[in-house]
Amino acid sequence: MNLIKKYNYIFFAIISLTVLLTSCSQDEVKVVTPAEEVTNLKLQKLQEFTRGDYTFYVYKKDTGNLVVGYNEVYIQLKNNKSGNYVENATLSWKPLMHMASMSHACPYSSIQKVSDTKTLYKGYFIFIMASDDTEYWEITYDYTSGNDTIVEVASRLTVNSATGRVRYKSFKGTDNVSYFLAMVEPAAPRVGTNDITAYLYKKVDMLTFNPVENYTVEIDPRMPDMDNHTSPNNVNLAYDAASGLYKGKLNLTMTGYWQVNLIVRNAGNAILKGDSITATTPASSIYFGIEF
Ligand SMILES: [Cu+2]
Repeated sequence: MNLIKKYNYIFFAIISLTVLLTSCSQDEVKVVTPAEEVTNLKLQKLQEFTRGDYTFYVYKKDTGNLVVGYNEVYIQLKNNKSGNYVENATLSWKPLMHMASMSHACPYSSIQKVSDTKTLYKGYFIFIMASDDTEYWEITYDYTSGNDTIVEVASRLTVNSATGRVRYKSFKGTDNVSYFLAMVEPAAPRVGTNDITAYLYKKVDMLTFNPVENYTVEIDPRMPDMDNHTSPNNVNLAYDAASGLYKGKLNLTMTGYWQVNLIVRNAGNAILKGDSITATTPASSIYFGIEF
């Protein structure tokens, strides 16, 4: 290289190094803004409403509407007087579906702070019915801090029927109790061993749905399009008290459509619902579907 090119090269090398060092030192002191906390988790805004001095921002994890089955919902709360987002809020919520002749709730969680964030809170709903023009869901949000109390009702929420493969199933057990089983993971299945997790609830009455503890969800993954073959080394879902989730391992040995056949057993090991796969029984009465 000639002399001018050489100087140009050195010049740009010094500039690049300076830019690199500057951006590195900026990263160290970089404050994650409330907006960045939302975009980092790829959240999509569902609703925003202002009551008194506060604005609620409600997000969900995926694009589209709320759906029948498992929905992860996030909240930010802004104090419009101070302009700051509330970082230590105690929040609660309650879902209710208004139907022509009656009302009912659905399985749902309490609201927790999202770890490693300053301004985000989250919980979930397992919606058990889709809404339509006349029958609709509403969520009542509740926030109390000192003298500030807000009760905000978000009404006429759209809850769509789930599309794609089955991730949620309600069924009546041999004990005559209504159960609600919703798959959480895998969200992005891959070839090999996947974590499989699900929530299991039962209906106590129309307004009360309680998590069920210490049951077992047996899995038998099959590929119906490929002679219904299965896969080795799967682990049935067992109750994890810390998270309230049922957790297991699902081995997907190839891409394609997998029917994850299920058998739900109670704490006494009695079958509440589901069938073993045999030559004459290719599918269980309850299953999840996974395609990737
Ligand atoms: Cu309903």
